[in-house]
Amino acid sequence: MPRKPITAALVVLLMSGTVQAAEHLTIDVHRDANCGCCKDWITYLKDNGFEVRDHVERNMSAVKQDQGVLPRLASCHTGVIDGKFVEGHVPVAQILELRKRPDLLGIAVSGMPAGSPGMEYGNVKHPYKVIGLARSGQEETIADYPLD
Ligand SMILES: [Cu+2]
Repeated sequence: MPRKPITAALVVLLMSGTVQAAEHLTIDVHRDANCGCCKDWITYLKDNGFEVRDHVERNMSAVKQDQGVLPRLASCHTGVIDGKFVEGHVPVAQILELRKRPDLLGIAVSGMPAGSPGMEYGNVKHPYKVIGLARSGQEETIADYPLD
């Protein structure tokens, strides 16, 4: 029966595909009750397959301090994944990169640049950087938008 090995290989292929699709990344997002762009960033994460645990906070500065977000890196919402902060309107690509960087405490897009995920205003695209904060206290540019 020459077809059997092919069938088995197909099943394995299909199964591995299923496992990958089912790997949900969960992120906690802390935000202010009235923050619209925070909700838009949450929608963006969900659209990209993240499971989002939404936390409405009264005191965001306390949350940022707890998570080690330096004031100069601060934005509106503060995400937490694998114990690391994701501050502000960070694109998914860098969140995935953060998961491979045990040397980092977190990453941030400071302020609220127009054109970042959740901050879309038509075609307006302001330049912004995703900054990584290392455990050593050093900062590094993880990505520089717009990418060329
Ligand atoms: Cu915002």
